Amino acid sequence: MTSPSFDPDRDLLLLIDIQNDFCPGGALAVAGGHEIVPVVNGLTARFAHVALTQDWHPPGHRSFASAHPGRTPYESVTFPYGMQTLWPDHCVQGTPGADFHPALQVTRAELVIRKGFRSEIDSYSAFYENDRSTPTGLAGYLRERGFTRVVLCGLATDFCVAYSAIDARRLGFETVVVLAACRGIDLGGSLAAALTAMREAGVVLA
Ligand code: VGL
Ligand code: ZN
Repeated sequence: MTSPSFDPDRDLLLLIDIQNDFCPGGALAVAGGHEIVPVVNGLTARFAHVALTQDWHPPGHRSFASAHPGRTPYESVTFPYGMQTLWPDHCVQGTPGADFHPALQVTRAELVIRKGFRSEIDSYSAFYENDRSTPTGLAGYLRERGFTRVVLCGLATDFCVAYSAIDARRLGFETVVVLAACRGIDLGGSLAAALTAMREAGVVLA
């Protein structure tokens, strides 16, 4: 499955975390994050079904370095569920940083799935929290709606996009990531590692 031809009834376009805080000027800015917006809008126009994720943390969320005295952003710490990178405060519920990029076309989106709203646990994937066992409900939604293929793009390639794509594949969905509509954070080689992990999981990188 190398050149995906889209099927309007079975395909869902899933836009990952295209929010102000992940764009230049935001709290956890991804280099060039805003550049994907016109590309994403072009994709949205071609799909019959579109859903979005929104990173949506309560103030003082445990993934914030500020919740750990003496720690600084981008350090790794051990959480009950394993290693967790600490981030600057970002995408705090109800703040402008958590809003979608103002130029992003969201009118036709059928679902917004929020993640990271539990104080003690981070959530990169659109399907599972970082404990890898608490589901968001998205898999059930997709199955009940009859979608068999998920096409993903957004921010950041090496965190939320990659985790979501790999989970989608593991859950049995055909999975395509449109790299031209993604940008990465790239912490210590995380971008190359994420691309390899996606390929190994059977994700089509388009
Ligand atoms: C993300 C780090 C923290 C992402 C979200 O959307 O990739 N990364 N929260
Ligand atoms: Zn986050």
